[in-house]
Amino acid sequence: MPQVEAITIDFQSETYKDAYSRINAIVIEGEQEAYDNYIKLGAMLPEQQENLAGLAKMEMSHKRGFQSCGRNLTVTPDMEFAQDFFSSLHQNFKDAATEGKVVTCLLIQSLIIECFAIAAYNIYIPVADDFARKITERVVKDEYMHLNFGEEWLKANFEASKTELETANRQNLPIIWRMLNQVADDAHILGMEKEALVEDFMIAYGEALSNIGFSTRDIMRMSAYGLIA
Ligand code: Y39
Ligand code: FE
Ligand code: FE
Ligand code: FE
Repeated sequence: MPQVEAITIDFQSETYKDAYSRINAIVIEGEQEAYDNYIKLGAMLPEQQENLAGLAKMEMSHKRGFQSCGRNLTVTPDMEFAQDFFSSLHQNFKDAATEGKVVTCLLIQSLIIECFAIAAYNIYIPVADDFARKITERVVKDEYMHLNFGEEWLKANFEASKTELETANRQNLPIIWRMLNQVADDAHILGMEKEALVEDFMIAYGEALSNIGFSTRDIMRMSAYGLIA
């Protein structure tokens, strides 16, 4: 009996639009930062530059799509809120890029942020308005490709990346948990439950770590860092 809740959502209520002004902004800001991150990764991995430029281009088109979702509901995205929301992860990516830590950059963008996007978009699709649903369905397919890029590169370089991945996981997974808590009330108003977001995120992230080469034991240990946020 999925999505019984969806029929009760009033997309034009002030409550919905107020929550949407923050969630929509988060997604728009996230897509912009994802664009910037893939451009930076392209400079760090010259042999993958073309590939990464392609991913960046998709992120820019996602941003435009979500901007049109806000316009369609006559909602003005609260971009200041969204920049603040991403500031910790943004800073960590920036620091890692400055230090040439490509593995950390890939963990932040291609694993953690992509899994966050995959969880959020999959949970949003059944409760979205018709206009936003069509856009989000197209976007989420691309996010799986972005996650796959990170998985493939890290899998091919697993032994050399393992220690850095564990450190980067420990630094950044708690941040995702804080971000989820920060957005839970607004997400609920949009029909998205925090428990479902957490579950989808952990499934996607755990699968990614497994595909890269981590053991079940490693994955359990690494996932536990989310709990201490
Ligand atoms: O790779 C990407 O396109 C990721 C930037 C986008 C992340 C979007 C973050 C979604 C979080 C929304 C939280 C709603 C509950
Ligand atoms: Fe995207
Ligand atoms: Fe992406
Ligand atoms: Fe509810």
